[in-house]
Amino acid sequence: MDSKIALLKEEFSAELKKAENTADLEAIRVKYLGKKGSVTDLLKEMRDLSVEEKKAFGQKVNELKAEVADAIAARTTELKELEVLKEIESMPEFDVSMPANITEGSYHPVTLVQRQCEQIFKTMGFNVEDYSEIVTDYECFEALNIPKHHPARDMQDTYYLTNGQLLKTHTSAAQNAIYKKYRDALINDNVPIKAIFPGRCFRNEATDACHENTFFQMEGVMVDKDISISNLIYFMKTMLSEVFQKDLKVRLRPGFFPFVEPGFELDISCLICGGEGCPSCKHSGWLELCPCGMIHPEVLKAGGIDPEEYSGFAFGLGLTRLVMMKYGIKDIRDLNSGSLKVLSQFTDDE
Ligand code: FA5
Repeated sequence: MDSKIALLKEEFSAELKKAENTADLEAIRVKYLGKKGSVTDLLKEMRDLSVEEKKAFGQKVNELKAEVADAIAARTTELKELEVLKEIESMPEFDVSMPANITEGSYHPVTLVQRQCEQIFKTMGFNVEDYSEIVTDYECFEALNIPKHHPARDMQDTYYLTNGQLLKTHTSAAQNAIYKKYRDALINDNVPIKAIFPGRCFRNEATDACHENTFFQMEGVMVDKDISISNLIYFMKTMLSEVFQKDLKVRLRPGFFPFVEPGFELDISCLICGGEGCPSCKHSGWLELCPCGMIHPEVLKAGGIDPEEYSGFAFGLGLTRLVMMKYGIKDIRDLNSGSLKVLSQFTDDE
């Protein structure tokens, strides 16, 4: 019996050496370890042995089985590595330092219009501010005269983090920080606060042609002595005629926002349908573009500014909607689609 095992080992080693690929190895595995394989056959021969002999021989066969399986596994790894190396060698030379052969990128249309708006407001003496996308409940609501449980919060459901912070629902969330940043210059040096702050906003919304869960707004505030609604209307009109390079049909109607008093909705006649009504304007012919109003005294107070002495206006331009109107984009969702077919149509020159 021992000689049979020794013979099988020798035969197996010779065949293993000859194996050239993983298919050969599989054939060897079946030949030795398969149901009808040589090693399995050895076990069948134990029938005629005594109990003691069976025990000793069984152990040896099991050792042989493990040895054969290990040797096949090791050789499989070796051959697989060789196969990969062969494949790499057969590949054409690849120079990782070569510039990628891809189409030149272009700015996202929101970036283009945002920059254009920034430029327009800069020429009118406004600072451009950046602000975080994750804010506190105080910044997004409380400082804007929207206490906890105020019904206005229902309109702006958002995504909350476990630490109580949230993804900002509107760029108004930066107002408080802006007032605090500039109030000393206003009070001590009579420098009016004039700032715009564009940013990404998030809302838990049902999406449609004019609503997205992630969109851009651009907030603007101006605070000084004797600021009135006339100032607000002047800046809004100037901005829109500069962006569109033509006079637009606009309408101002009362609108409620807890952080302005009085508050307005500034709508523009839908440029997609020419005011006829379409899905982009919810078939009304008008598109809500820029709510605005005179900053509420409580909001000024929260920013450390005395409302008896100073007044101001604020507006919250729907930047993504402005982009839709400027470029005739019918569905807001195209702007977040990442589709190059849609987005690469827009360039700096437009
Ligand atoms: C606000 O967010 C107020 N913070 C605006 C404001 C600022 C009012 C300062 C007064 C003073 P509203 O929820 O209406 O308001 O959004 C403002 C604009 O953002 C809308 O007119 C619209 O153009 C745009 N907008 C709002 N929700 C969406 C949305 N889901 N998808 C795309 N644009 C949106």
